Amino acid sequence: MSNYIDLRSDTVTKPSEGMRRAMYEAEVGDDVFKEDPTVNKLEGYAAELLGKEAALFVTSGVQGNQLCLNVLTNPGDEVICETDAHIFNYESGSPAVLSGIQIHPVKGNYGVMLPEDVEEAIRPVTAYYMAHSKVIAVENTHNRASGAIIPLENIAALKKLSQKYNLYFHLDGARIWNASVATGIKVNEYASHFDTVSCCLSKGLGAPVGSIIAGSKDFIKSAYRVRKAWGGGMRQAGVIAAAGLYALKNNISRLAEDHEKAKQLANVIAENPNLEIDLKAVQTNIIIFKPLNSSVSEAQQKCRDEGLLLSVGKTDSLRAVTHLDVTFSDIEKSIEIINKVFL
Ligand code: TLP
Repeated sequence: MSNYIDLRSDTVTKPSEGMRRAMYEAEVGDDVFKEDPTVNKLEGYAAELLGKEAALFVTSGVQGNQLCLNVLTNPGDEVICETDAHIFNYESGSPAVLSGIQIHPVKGNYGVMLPEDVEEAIRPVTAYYMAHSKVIAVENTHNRASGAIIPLENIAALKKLSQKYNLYFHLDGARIWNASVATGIKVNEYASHFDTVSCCLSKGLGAPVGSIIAGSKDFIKSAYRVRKAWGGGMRQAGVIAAAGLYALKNNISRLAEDHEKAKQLANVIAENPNLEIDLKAVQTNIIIFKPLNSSVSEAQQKCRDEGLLLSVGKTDSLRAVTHLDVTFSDIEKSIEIINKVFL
């Protein structure tokens, strides 16, 4: 894919030279014995950054979310999340498969669920014949809502609700770093509202693999056991943890540049009469837009033929995601391609 400008996702990045050096030099041990010093360092550093008692290095964002949900629930329980949430749409039905739980989707606006809608979705505890509401989950930034940021006031209101009904509050913070850089609100401030958080190292931060989950010590102890049961116990994982540590230390503040690139591209798309975009949604590094005169697959193929790779946002739209492996000059070229294809 090296001849293409690849905007399919911010997961497509390759480890930089500095990151590879950190991986090469990483001190390692057997992490199943908790003896990998680099994994331990990463988990300690991430817990501190997120303001949580403890953290666990896991293989992916999906594993992170699902471990959290598994530990917080029992079979027959229900998780309330936004209709377009990753947990509901892109995790292979694993809440049902891995934990015997179901999702209760609530329609939001720019990924934001109104507290009154969430309250309506909460099941009465006396209704033994219904699923038990157990978790409210928020996605920030919201992938399918074009990387929109969930405002802190909304998070605080949902947190209050979770407390009122004795529910757990989970953050799918795969891109919480983007929200933090865009708003200036520290990640630990976001995380402080939640019982459990899952954040990705392998999206905008550029690590080749891995996510972090964080919460109380007891929660992490349980998640550690489930991770092993699910085949996620890793051995000399310091090699990849080193990349994660490097990513957290070096690649957060530069996300502002990805947001700027996304704005540039989105502004041009907004001016093209053959494309439709909601500019208000483009708040970080994800751009979702609709081709008006061709199908999504046709449009995707035409861009590909010109050297630009895009993914599908929702069924009727394309998605472009900026990241640390695309330069401003790549964005210029992408603009030329888009204007040529959607003439
Ligand atoms: N998202 C991927 C695809 O699955 C759509 C992408 O290219 O954006 N939470 C959120 C909000 C995510 O966007 C993703 C990945 C995950 C969780 C899962 O992370 P991975 O892919 O590491 O399991």
